[in-house]
Amino acid sequence: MEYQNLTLEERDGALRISLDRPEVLNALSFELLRELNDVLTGPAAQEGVRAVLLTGAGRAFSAGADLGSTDVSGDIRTVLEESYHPVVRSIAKLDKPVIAGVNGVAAGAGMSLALACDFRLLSEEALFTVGFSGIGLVMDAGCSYFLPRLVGLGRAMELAMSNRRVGAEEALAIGLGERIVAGADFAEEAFAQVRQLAQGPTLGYALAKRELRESFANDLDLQLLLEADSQARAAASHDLREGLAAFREKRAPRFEGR
Ligand code: T3D
Repeated sequence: MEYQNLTLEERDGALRISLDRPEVLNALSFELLRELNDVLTGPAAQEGVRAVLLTGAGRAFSAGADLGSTDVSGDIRTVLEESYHPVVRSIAKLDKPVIAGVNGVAAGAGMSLALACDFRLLSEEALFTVGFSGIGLVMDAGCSYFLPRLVGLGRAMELAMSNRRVGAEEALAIGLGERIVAGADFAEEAFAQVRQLAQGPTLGYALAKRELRESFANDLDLQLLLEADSQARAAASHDLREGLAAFREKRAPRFEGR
């Protein structure tokens, strides 16, 4: 399928999805969100793709809802349920790592998308702003779910109410991002790191993703059961056999994600 608002590149088992409306800082139109969900449930879900990078073209990650084409005072509930929620769920449910490459500003629902990803690589220009309160809205598209889990309740409150901008260093310090990727070519360096991840035991990564995401809703007994279940699957994998053989033979493992 041809995409008008996204650019895709697949290399070495990794898929890079670039939000590609740089003239409006990759603002999220309905069409872009539809295309994004199509990619997350189609090409990104293919077996050959073992890790996904979600990033932005140009100088922004995403400035959030497209304020030019969206009537945010209209039927916003339907807009959220039909356009945003499927994307957030697809990122959470995809059984492989989905990494945000935050190359610039991530505002409003753009920040929500970055937070929905499994972790965030930050360029030195990364900038987060909750954004919603700047135009009199409240957090949506998962922001109020992910933000307190990442930075804690008090910080989430402060960021949501102040709407202030958080740069890369502070984002790293408070848990909004997990790694700063320095250097002139963030797009390439971030993709290289995700391609490296794609060579890992990605079945295990998918199981770890589920364990960690579900841990917030499970009690200890349920979580122990989930761990045992996950470990049984990992223990039956090709990658465990390969990992053990590589250890015995004192060589680097060649994982296949199965
Ligand atoms: O119905 C629904 O969809 C509900 C969902 C709502 C969720 C939300 O996301 S609400 C929050 C929406 N986003 C915002 O409020 C952020 C708006 N943008 C800004 O505050 C600033 O643009 C930034 C802080 C992100 C960046 O500032 P700066 O100075 O680096 O860039 P700029 O000059 O403001 O923007 C550059 C261009 O992008 C400019 O166009 P122009 O003048 O060059 O033709 C600007 O209008 C355009 N742009 C920026 N953000 C958006 C946008 N166009 C459409 N929608 C945007 N969100």
